[in-house]
Amino acid sequence: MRKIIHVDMDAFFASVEIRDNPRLAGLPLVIGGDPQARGVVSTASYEARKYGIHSAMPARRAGELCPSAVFMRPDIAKYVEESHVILEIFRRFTPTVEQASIDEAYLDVTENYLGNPSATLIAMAIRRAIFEERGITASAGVSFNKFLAKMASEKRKPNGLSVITPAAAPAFLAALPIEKFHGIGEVTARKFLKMGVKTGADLLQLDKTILTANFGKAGDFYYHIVRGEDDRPVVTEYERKSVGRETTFQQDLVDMAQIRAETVLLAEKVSARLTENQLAGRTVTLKLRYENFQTVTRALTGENRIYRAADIAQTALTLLEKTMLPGRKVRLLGVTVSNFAEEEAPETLPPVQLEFNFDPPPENF
Ligand code: TTP
Ligand code: MG
Repeated sequence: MRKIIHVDMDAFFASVEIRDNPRLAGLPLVIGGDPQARGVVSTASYEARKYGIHSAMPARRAGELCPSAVFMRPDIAKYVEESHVILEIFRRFTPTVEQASIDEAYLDVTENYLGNPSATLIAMAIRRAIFEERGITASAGVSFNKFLAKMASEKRKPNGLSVITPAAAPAFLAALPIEKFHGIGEVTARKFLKMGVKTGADLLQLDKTILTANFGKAGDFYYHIVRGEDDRPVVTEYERKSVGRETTFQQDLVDMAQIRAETVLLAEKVSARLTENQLAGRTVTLKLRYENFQTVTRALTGENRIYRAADIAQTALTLLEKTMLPGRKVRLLGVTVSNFAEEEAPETLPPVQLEFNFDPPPENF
């Protein structure tokens, strides 16, 4: 069983501005476009949210709801920089970090640098580090897959931590209103309501064929998430872009059979990593470095996404034939697969606040 943490900063843009100008603390603060020029709200401090102000609302409307609110334009470069600094904090705990947006990330802490089996404890340490080092608060959710970790992080916002254990997941999901499922947008929720599906418990009653007939591939996703099944891996930035392996040889290779054999070996390693992370790509890149450090890379993009060792090897060998100058000494060989299809991005929901009673997690989660 995996242990996944989802971290999401609280009122991110507003929190950064309040940290940098403490006189704003406690005030209703709206970060967004010009209210006079049809700007929209990027985010609002929790004080401003009490007036009904929220993201994506016309800034003019926000001004009507709370005339005393402070309005500020966003400083995106500053928030992107902050996001990078926070990413480095995450990476002190585990290498398996996936940045999902400017202010949220998934961490797979099944194995982690602290060698601590308690994901709850790690989530606490991460929240503390962000607060102490960056002066802003984050909320975190802990569970055994990405979907439930995301749902958990929204439960105790702002500045909260919540855990959905395997034992607690079925009851949590059954009670969850259909429109609160992350990945079920407004349109889908309305369709479900028309079908009489109001909660997770109702969704559980629908079999897979009905779901896929109505919602296509997404139907399959809904079928599984309501059962607490979500095997999407936490994909690091590196893996998101490409998966590659290269070898520098102790002694330069000149024998073509040996160079081919090494290419096949690299294809196998890349294939193993792709399989592990459920990735497949359309582009194979071969990298060749000769003894004089002259480096050549050549890529081939196919129709289909591939991940099998044999397919990768075949393309890499084709590239080798086209690229390799016979008789030259090869110092380094590399094989990379990239051009992964976009992840099935679920429709994003605006942040939601949920109220649930919650039992403290057992020690081991
Ligand atoms: P969110 O995490 O959705 O919101 P938030 O961090 O402001 O508040 P919460 O405590 O509920 O997590 O988005 C992160 C940032 O992205 C947010 O601070 C501003 C920006 N953003 C927009 O610019 N427009 C939008 O519609 C949304 C939803 C966010
Ligand atoms: Mg946030």
